[in-house]
Amino acid sequence: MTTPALLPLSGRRIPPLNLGPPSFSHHRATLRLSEKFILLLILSAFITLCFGAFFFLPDSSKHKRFDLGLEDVLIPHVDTGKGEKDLGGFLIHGQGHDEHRHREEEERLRNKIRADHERALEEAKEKLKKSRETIQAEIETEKNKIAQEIKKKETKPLPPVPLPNLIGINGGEPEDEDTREKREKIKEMMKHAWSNYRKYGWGHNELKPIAMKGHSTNIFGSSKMGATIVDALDTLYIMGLHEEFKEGQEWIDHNLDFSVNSEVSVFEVNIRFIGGLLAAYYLSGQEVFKNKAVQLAGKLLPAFNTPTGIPWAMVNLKSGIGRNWGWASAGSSILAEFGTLHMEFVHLSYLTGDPVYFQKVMHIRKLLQKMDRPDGLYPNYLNPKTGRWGQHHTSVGGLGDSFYEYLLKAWLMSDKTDIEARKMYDDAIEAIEKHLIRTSNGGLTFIGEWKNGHLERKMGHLTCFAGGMFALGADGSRKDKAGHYLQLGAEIAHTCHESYDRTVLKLGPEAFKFDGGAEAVAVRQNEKYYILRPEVIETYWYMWRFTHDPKYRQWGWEATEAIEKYCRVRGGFSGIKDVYSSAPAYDDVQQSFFLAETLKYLYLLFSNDDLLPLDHWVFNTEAHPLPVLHLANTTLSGNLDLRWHFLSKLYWDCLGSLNH
Ligand code: DMJ
Repeated sequence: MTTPALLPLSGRRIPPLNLGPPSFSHHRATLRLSEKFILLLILSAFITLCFGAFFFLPDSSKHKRFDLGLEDVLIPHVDTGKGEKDLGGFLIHGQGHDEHRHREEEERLRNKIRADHERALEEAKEKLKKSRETIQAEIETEKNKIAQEIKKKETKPLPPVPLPNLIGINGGEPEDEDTREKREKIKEMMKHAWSNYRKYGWGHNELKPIAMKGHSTNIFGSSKMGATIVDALDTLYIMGLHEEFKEGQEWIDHNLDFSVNSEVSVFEVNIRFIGGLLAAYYLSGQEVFKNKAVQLAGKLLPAFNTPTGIPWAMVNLKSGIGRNWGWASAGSSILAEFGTLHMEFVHLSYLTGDPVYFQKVMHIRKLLQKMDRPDGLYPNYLNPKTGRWGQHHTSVGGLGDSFYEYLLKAWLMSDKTDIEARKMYDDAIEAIEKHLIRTSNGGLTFIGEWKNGHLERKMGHLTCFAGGMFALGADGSRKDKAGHYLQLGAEIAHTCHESYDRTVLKLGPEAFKFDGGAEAVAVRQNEKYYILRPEVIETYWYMWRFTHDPKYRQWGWEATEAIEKYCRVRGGFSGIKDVYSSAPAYDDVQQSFFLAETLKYLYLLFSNDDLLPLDHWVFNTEAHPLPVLHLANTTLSGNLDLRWHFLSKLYWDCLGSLNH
């Protein structure tokens, strides 16, 4: 089909072709002919269109079938009798009246759907008008509701057990004013650390006191587990900060949830969370802490599913899948990690009556007893698949430290009945003294690190805890060497004090050497930091308890003043990057152990000995006090007797199988 004036795609008009001057009549005749032709064309196009429409326009019954989808659900079919045609399951009424009813029904439904959509839209708009905080709060409330429901399901009441004799859970007020003031100052520091965490990091694991926001590391996994809250509870309690303690308890009750897809360190979670919760339970008697500790312990148990029963370093709390740190010698587990579960696990069995926890840690002990030890030393690495040692490195600092501590404390916690633990401790310490403890050229006693038969003359801040351990283990030592071990404790305390005193800030470095002219000073830049660690103060406190030599309080106060001067910032307390620099940079982390340990040991150092006396309480490696289980002579009342006999038997059977 052509058109009289062609309109090309560009839209520019092309003039008609002129083949000489045409006559008027010719022109008219030509025009009439083409008009007819055009009319004919239009007519034929119209007919084609009608014809096409007949075949190709959408079938109205299809529309009806679409509507049917809705109606089928919304309107029940009625038996309409004759005159109806079933089209694909839809009833088309043959009569006008029925069609009218049907249209009305359709209309009603459409209106209903429209109204529903509009309501949903309105609700969504309303939601968007709310502030982020309000939406977050609403989500939190929903989450809490679900958590509460899960909690109700999970919390089976635990059987009652006779509580051990809980002596000295508060008080300790010193008589002299100077000491009282110092103790008050330490309490004020605790308030500063807590209130800033409360303000800026609440629910997060730790606090960034400079950035004033939450902080975490991979040891706690990817969830907000409130590590600082759990770690700080017992310190708050003994300081008499009951309001703050209550706040923490409420958060734990409503928010602490272990059903999370998060991979955590078994060791860290045990010492900070289970230890912290158990201590809070014993001090306050609040069941929530015991229940949470037991729930969490259940989540750690899959970590023991290895060919040897030596647990993985990390476990996913949801899936129960475990694995080891990539950096640990050939897939090994770490001595200080799998060897620092005993105290908490014994208490879990004690409180639940479930032997499983006890059996897990006793199994580790049995396995270690059977193994050969190079030079009598325990290497830091053990492969949980093969049961063989990894690299022959031994340390009383990082990677080894609290394994030795827990052997001694297992004995103390059993009211000195677990003689196997004491024997293992004594053997280990004798080998350590022989191979690792030396005196420097300047006369300082230090504990080095053993690496494949070679002594590295370097000591870590972590190793400084050993001064307190030697003093604590002095009583009951072999061949009546109590005096010797107390003296060794004093020498380590002195060396560690020197490591503080030889810095610009009077705070100790992470590691210090006794080599090539160096005496208790850090040599490498990456060992010059102080991250609010407690070990040196911990040793001062034990030494104070056993000797009452005033120099320990004096050294403790020097450290307090240095922390206050150099680590205190507006948003809490921060670690520092270089203790030898007069203008140190902050690391911007307030570690949870600062509240659990550093401030607690300082507070105890300036308290009387009747606060948490050492013959009734044993501190776990995170400074959480657990009561001594005087299993042989607890007095009982009424129907608890049977249960008590069961627990005692379990305990003695397990110990018996080891002792013989
Ligand atoms: C704490 O978590 C514990 O004391 C642990 O045993 C070793 N290190 C830190 C504090 O330095």
